[in-house]
Amino acid sequence: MQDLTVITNSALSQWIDEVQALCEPDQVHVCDGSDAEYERLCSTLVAAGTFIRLNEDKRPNSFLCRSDPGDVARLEHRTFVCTADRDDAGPTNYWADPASMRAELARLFKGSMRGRTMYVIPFSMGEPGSELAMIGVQITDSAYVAVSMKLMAHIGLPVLRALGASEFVRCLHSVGAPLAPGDRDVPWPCNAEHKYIVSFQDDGSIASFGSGYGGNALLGKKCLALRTASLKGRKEGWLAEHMLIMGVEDPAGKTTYVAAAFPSACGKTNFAMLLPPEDFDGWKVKTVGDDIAWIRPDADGTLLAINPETGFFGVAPGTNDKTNPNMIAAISRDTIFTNCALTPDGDVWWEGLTEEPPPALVDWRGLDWTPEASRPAAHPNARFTVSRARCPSMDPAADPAGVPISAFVFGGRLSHTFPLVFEARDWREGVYWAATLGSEATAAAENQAATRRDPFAMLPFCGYNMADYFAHWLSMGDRLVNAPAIFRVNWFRRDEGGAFLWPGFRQNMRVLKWIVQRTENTGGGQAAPIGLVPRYDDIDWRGLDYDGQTFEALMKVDPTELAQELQGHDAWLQSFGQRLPAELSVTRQALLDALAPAQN
Ligand code: OXD
Ligand code: MN
Repeated sequence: MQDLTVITNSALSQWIDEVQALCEPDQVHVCDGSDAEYERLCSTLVAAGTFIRLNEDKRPNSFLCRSDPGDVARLEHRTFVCTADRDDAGPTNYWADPASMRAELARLFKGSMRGRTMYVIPFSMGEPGSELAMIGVQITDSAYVAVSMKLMAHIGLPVLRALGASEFVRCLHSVGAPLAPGDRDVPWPCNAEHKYIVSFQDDGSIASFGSGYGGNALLGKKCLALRTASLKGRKEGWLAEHMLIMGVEDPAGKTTYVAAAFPSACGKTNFAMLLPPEDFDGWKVKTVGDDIAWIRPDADGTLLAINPETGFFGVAPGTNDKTNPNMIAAISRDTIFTNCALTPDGDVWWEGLTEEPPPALVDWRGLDWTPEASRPAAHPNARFTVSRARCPSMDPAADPAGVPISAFVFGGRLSHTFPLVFEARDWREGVYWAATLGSEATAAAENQAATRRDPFAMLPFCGYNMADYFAHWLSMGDRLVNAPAIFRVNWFRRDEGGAFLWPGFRQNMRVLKWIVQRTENTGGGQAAPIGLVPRYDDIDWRGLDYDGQTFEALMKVDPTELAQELQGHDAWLQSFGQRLPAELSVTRQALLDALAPAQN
């Protein structure tokens, strides 16, 4: 048993004792967060068969790990927001009564760590000690979680020192697979029957049971930095958002910061690390974060944003030298890969990494695989976990004070109706377009593809009633001196034959440049019923042969189609009932009224 005297926070000591008594681990290890500890734990995982050490020449200090096939993704239907009043969780969250959920979890956690080590991981989202940071302590019986947390957050002794005697967020996690004496462990323990990811919004604690995977198990990420922090932000007047943050540096060296929200599968990480086209001499994108932004107004009414994470937990399939060269460089070493395929020479592979798949692989389940196989070699949600320090596009100036946000960008995957880009006329219309954000469930070419509403890309991450969240955003606008401009983008519009109209990826820089110019009042544009749109000549086309006619198709807003879209928003907005801020219905009606003449 480890000496626990490093813990001087008495509430923490007491909580550790309680969890130990409940979960009955064999031993307790308090993570100091050192590199030596990381290496030791990785070696333990190799010895346990959980990690495969990759070829040191090809992928130094990197590991592959295969999850249980039943534990491969976030589980939205097992994710609960517990509030005394169901309405405080709202219609978009799975709700459970806090007392019943506590009773159920006490039953499940009882003895759940038998035969295992209980890791105590003090972690800080945001620079430890900074006023903007939040400190949590995750107790877990997963060494995979412990090493992943080292990459994704500040952990260990510096966090304990910053914590002192203050309050912390209790984050309890167990894979829910106790071992009886003599039992042989499996490489990826989890619980096939019971999985829960729970935010108790009454006392701010978090509990997760049964899954070892990513967003279910790394509790600093979606649970603390979004569900818990969004509620805290509402109470304290700031925003915890599912957003990337990027700086766009112009040739004169001026950086404009943009925060952007996209639902899953819209290329958020690629956009955060965008490499401008070769002809864009002197333009640079600097990455601050790829997933989460905490955004606060300062005393002057400017919004300052930090990325509370220290690493990336990115989707591997589709990542390659063209889609994201910065990420390819980042993951060239010091990376944990999960559910990727293994090459015969001890490296990893996934669909889209190279045009031609290697002739033989071991797939994500550990089975031999050849290109003739009718199944993917890597799981579609295969991931890499890597420190942000490894990313060449990281912004060295993204200091703990945060960066000033000049524009918000919202985008979904939509094959029709929505143009490449438009600027909302004002904050309220911007909030409207974000509240009704949606993405097509598949990359379907058909115009009728179903849209899944994902307001602000926060659907599974908002820790309280989404209608109150809309109200919070609306009120934020009133408090800001210079509220950032709000844009909607759509990289995914298709022509009648189903082909994409926009090349995307690096070419998105052209849109970004227009956005930056709009924030500086130097970008041109024209009024349209949807907002302000660029004309062909307002976009910088250097180095890209893109004709005016295709641009017209890309930017076309058909009044009848848009009116149908707005009509379709009604049921969505009504689903929030009485708590929906009236401004949103008023905005919808005003947009519809403005379209009426164009439809005749
Ligand atoms: C993620 C997600 O894993 O948004 O970041 O699903
Ligand atoms: Mn995300």
